[in-house]
Amino acid sequence: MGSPVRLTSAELYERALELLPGGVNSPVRAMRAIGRDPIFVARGEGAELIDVEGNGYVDWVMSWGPLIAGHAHPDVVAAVTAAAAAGTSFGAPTEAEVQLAAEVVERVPSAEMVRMVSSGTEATMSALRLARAATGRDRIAKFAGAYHGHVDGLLADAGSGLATQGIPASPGVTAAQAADTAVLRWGTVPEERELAAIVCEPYPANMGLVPPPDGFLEALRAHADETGALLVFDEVISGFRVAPGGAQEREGVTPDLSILGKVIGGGLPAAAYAGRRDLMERVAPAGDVYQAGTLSGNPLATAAGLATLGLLDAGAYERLEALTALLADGLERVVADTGASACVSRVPGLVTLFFAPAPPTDYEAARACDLEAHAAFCRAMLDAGIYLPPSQFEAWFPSLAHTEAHVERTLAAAREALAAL
Ligand code: KE4
Repeated sequence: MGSPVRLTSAELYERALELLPGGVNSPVRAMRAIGRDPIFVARGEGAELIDVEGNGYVDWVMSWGPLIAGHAHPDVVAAVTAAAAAGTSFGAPTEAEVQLAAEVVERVPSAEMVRMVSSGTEATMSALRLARAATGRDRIAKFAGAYHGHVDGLLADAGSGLATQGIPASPGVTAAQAADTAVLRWGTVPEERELAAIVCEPYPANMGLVPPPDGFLEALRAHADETGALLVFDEVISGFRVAPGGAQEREGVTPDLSILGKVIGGGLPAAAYAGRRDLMERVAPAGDVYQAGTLSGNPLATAAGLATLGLLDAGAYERLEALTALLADGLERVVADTGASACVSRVPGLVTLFFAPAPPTDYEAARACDLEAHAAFCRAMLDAGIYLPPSQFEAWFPSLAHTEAHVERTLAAAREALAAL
């Protein structure tokens, strides 16, 4: 029998469009915002993607954050393979879940107890249910441009895929579900004094990377303390990335609850909510706040998460911060040399190249970016073998697998692409 016929991305996409809404299983992957059809990936190797036609790309999406150690890291592959050989799921407690919870508690300042779930959305939904139960209050404050997963009540003015597709708030969310959500401009301290919770990405990365104004997280902490609201940090992106204990460690502001994901599962479906013992003890079966999940704490996902966290020692964070600075400084130099109307936002492990004269400080400013220029830039970079997030409202995800050579290749392509704009 001859070698199997390899379908092209175009052929796969045509078939996918018949079977999957938009041909994808998550909107941003369709690349609609940059006017491109998606490439179909065959495999990942370190910091590179290889598509079904054999083309290689330097990958700065890295599955949107989980792959801080790179694609197919041998330790992660070995851990998952060994776990699979022992059984993929039991629906019963395992030692690995205890070990992973211990790793989270050790790293994350707010985490005294942890509950594993299977996605960041599920973790957010559960954390907010707990906040409402613990405070006896209904209303939640979130910030425009933040994205906390497709939780019904939080899809108002959300970032990430909604911003990318230009969907202000999703149909199908009832007025009742949205009524208990206050949407504030990033940088604004809530005035309400009867909130159940204030939820934020401490380092928003779903409107592009828009770090908090100085003192703002402290002001949110103070308002929560003063009014009895809970402070909830969604660290699905920043957790285990910007520092071992996430943004809360780096900023020295400890929330009451934290939402974790991505890195915690090392590329497999895993997320968690964690926080003060008195709050987490309210969760069933210890308490009466119900939440459950067939695959919560799944053996393969916990194996991948443990293997990934095991790679994140002090040296790893130093390398990731240095690599991020090399990329961000280089992009700033290329922007200056080409005179492009663009600017760079960065924190350790995250970068956004904004097509705007100055870094946006909130969602309204982020939406004022030159989306056409961003799209043209991304198309040119893709043609040059550099795979960027196909949305202005996302971040680039450096990893431990990225090298100086990957950065140099990216900067050379960026110089050409920006000069051509
Ligand atoms: P998931 O349900 O997608 O696992 O996590 C939702 C979520 C929660 N909180 C934050 C801060 C997040 O960024 C996310 C999901 N991130 C997006 C990219 N920004 C996932 C990519 C996608 O939607 O396909």
